[in-house]
Amino acid sequence: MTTPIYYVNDAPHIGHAYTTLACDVLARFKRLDGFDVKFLTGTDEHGQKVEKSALAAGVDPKAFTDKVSQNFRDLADLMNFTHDDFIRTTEERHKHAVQDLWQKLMEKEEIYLDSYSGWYAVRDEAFYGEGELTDGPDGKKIAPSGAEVEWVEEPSYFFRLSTWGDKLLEFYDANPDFIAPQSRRNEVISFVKGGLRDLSVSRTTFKWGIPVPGDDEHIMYVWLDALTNYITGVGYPETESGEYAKYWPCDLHMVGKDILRFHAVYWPAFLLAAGLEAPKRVYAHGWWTNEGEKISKSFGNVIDPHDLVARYGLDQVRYFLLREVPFGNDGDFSHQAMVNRMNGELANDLGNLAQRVLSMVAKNCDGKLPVHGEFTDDDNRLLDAAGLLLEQLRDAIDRQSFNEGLEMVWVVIRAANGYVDSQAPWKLKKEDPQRMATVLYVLPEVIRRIALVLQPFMPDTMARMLDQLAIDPGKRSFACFGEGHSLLPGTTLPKPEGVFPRFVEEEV
Ligand code: ME8
Repeated sequence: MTTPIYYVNDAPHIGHAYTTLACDVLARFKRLDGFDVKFLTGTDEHGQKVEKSALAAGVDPKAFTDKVSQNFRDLADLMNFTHDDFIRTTEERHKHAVQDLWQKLMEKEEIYLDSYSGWYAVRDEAFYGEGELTDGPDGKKIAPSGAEVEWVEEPSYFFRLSTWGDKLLEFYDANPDFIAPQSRRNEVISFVKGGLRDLSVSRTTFKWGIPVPGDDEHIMYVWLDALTNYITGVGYPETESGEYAKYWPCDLHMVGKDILRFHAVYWPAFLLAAGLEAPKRVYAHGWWTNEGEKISKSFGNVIDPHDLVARYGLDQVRYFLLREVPFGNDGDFSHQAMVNRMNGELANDLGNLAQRVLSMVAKNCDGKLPVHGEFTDDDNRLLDAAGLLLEQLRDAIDRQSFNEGLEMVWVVIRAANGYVDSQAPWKLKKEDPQRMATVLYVLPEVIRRIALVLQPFMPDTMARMLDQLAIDPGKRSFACFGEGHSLLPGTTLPKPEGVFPRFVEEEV
């Protein structure tokens, strides 16, 4: 699976963290579930936009990209991301892959030389037709994305995109899960049905890009260059063996809704035209705003993930981003919403459950997991609900429905809290110690199952929770989820400690 490769014109923000986080959770989940995962991310370093940013910073583009690309690696460290490779489009391996793909397209006569005159938005690195534009202030023309466009006239190579419309429509038809969510699929299909024009795939008016083989006047269009990273990452142009043979076609390209057209129209067209396989799925997620406002450097409201993590804690931020909005929808970041989730669901629901259960075991059972008696219907109901979580999460994860998956876990957490209240083990100590032992066995076992399935979302805190249940690190994969790996009565548990602090507002 892949993330977009991010432009290095800017510092990374919460939106970049979000996309890679979604992939990280998927990658961790699949690895725990026994799959061989290749998870690719990186930076998109060529093009006019990056060149302009370098000029504005007064440094040459290579020095500039080295510095900013490092910021994206630092973000990955901060967020505890587990990508297997970080690709930079300025690397030799990538230049080699893109030039090879170009040559294949040339050989198949999918590319021809002509000249381009039309509108271009540097911010989007995209061409626009006259009919798509609106009038902005000062007589400027504006693209549907809100970016300003400029008139461009230059010699250019073109890709015969216009001949791929019907084949793309057939491809979407044959692969109903290729574009997700469904609403986005409909958008793409109607765009393609509207007719495709040939796509300009080279530029001559600036130099920061990969040269077109055999024609040094031209550099490649940055999107052709950038999209190819997905196959560079698996060793293209070697296709017969190695990682390409093993991992391509890729299971999932995760992207934001802003760049769906590039991934669901241009990219499969390039690949099919070159005689290569298209990816299996493109998921376009929604857009974050900050306290209701569009996130933008010019509004001064960019949310720096470093600040968020310092303030609320890493796993709290990871949880919030995937819990707060149905994946695919737009979401709004607000301090209040973050604190509500952090205090209500993490500190109260899950944190308190673990803390009070493990404290009772420490106090009433000599710090050892008690030996349980016969399970009652209430016990079995709760154990069974927790036992179903893995199957439920597998299904949600395969649909990238993160918040649905988390909600299913919270249904069990709430049920477990209800069970603590109704069984009242503190009352049983004198009245019925055997029953208390059973209740204080059932609850840690339920917490074990909850913590196992939450590992991909909150790896550090769940590791600490599993430590407190004295579960061997070798017994934390999903192969050890089932009843056969239930907690062993008599095991001594370490001293319990809270893992989810409450957020307390500072006095102003
Ligand atoms: O488009 N909310 O790079 P980019 C949610 N280099 N996600 C957001 C977001 C927000 N407010 N802001 C950014 C590019 N993103 C190209 C990609 S891929 C071959 C080339 C995320 O740096 C989201 O995933 O502009 C979006 O698609 C991506 O960052 C755009 O990153």
